[in-house]
Amino acid sequence: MNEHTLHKALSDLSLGKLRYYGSIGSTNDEALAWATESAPDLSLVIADEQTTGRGRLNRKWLTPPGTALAFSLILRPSAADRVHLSRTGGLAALAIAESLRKLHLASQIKWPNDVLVHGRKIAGVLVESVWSGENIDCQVVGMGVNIRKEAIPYQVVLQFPAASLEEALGSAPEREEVLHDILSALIELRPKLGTDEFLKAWEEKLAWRGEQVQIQALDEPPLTAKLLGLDSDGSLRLRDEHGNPVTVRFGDVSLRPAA
Ligand code: BT5
Repeated sequence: MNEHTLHKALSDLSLGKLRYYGSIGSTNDEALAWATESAPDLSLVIADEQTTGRGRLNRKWLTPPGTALAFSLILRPSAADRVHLSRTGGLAALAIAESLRKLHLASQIKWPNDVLVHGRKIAGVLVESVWSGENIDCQVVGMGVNIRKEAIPYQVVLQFPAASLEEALGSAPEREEVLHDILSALIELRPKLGTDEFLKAWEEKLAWRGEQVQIQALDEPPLTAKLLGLDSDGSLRLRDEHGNPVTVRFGDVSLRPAA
């Protein structure tokens, strides 16, 4: 992967500008800085290697060189999309799921926006915002996709079992092609962000829908509940053991199937 192969692979997409790095700390950090300057909508920061890649709550996301996709897309929301900014993580997860479908891989979304293949995490999404006073000016959507099996960290304790496309497919696909398909799916889905159809597509992809899950917020005891679906803002709807409705908003929660 280099600047030339990227430009060539993405030439049919109406993206903003592109910044490619052989190695970088975190593409999200670079995109956040660029977003506060002049980066146009759909500008892309992509790196072969990340040395301080981040997950949620400053957890580490590892991207060894030559093994994965690590990129961040800058989204400047339209007035209509401003109402639906809490759905952006779902947009990214659905775009990744669509790119996997093209590779004939079924996937599920572990709420809010991890992508699983055969119950293992193949991709993670980190959405961060640039604020202007009390309003969100733009969002940075970071995505990490494990392409080769060497992308999977063995030196850290994993929050959830991980997998790569190489393992799922038997051979590693071209990174540029996967990137192209994710971005093209995101561009196509984006105008539908505020629709019920979008929410339904996200909901239908949820892992363990209709099943008992264990959900645990930071510093709180775990709760076992049935996973029902999504609220219109993308919050998770569940029903606890006593039949009471439970809503989990975005934040740091760990979700897994009930034992
Ligand atoms: C995420 O966080 O899943 C969001 C990951 C977003 C990464 C992208 S890469 C491009 C952009 N630039 C960045 O700096 N970040 C974004 P979370 O749900 O908090 O999961 C983090 C946890 O996943 C870690 O604590 C590890 O347990 C595990 N992990 C780390 N690297 C992994 C990998 N390559 N594959 C699977 N799991 C991993």
